[in-house]
Amino acid sequence: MLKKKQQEELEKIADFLVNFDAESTKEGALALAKQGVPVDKIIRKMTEGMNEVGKKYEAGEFFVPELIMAGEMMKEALEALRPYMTGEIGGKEGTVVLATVAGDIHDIGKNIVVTLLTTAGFKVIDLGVDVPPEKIVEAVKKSNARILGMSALLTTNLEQIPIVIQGLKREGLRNGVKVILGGATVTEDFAKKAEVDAYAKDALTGVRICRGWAESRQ
Ligand code: B1M
Repeated sequence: MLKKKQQEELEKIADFLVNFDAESTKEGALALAKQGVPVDKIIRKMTEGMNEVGKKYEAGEFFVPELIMAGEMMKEALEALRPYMTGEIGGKEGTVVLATVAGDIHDIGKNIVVTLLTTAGFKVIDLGVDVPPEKIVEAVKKSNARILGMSALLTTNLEQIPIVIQGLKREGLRNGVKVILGGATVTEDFAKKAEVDAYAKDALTGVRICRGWAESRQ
């Protein structure tokens, strides 16, 4: 339970981001983490700010430079929060391959997922952004990963997902790997049609699902 003052400070984080106040976003996030406010709550608030930036871009109030600025601010704040993300590290929960699909360079959400999965005890192979389907399939094969996570934020690039699924099937890997999708433009409905195993609306849901899969294997 947060104190009233902490709740008020937390509420300000999203506004700082929307107003491109980089210093206050980072320092505000850091101050809350130092007081013991759970990092996932702080990240959620920053994500609300990013969503607001996205809405303003859509409405023609912001343009690409603003998207870049907000992205950089979020990355910096996340980096500052890293020491406060607790958990077990070492890969005892198994290996997860993560990638942002081909043609898509959005990586803020994916990076949050990487951090949270790592702190939850998974070994994460982060392939980065704009990753071609064949590279994703190859990484699953080589690493023998039991989970593949893909991030997709552009509607135009969602078509990459079924290509990856086909590649996994072709290589005889599909039955041995659970596939999870995330990203602003992905929907539950799309995930079902693309024959993936799960859709995560946010990073915490993603970690919960991956944990469930890891436990059911033990
Ligand atoms: Co882009 N962009 N962008 N952008 N951008 C969106 C996605 C957009 C929705 C904005 C809008 O119009 N409202 C729109 C896509 C529209 C569509 O296709 N339907 C868009 C567009 C159009 C574009 C460009 C085409 C703009 C242009 O150049 N004209 C261009 C494309 C570049 C490319 O990829 N080829 C572009 C570029 C950029 C920047 C580079 C400037 C920058 C990205 C910086 C970076 O990532 N390093 C950027 C940004 C910042 C955004 C918005 C504003 C924010 C994205 C973000 O970081 N959100 C975004 C608007 C929006 O999303 N509302 C937008 C915060 C992040 C924490 O959320 O990524 O959803 P998210 O991740 C969440 C969950 O989805 C989930 O967990 C995360 C944490 O909770 N999750 C997973 C994600 N992946 C997961 C994987 C999992 C599990 C959960 O696996 C286990």
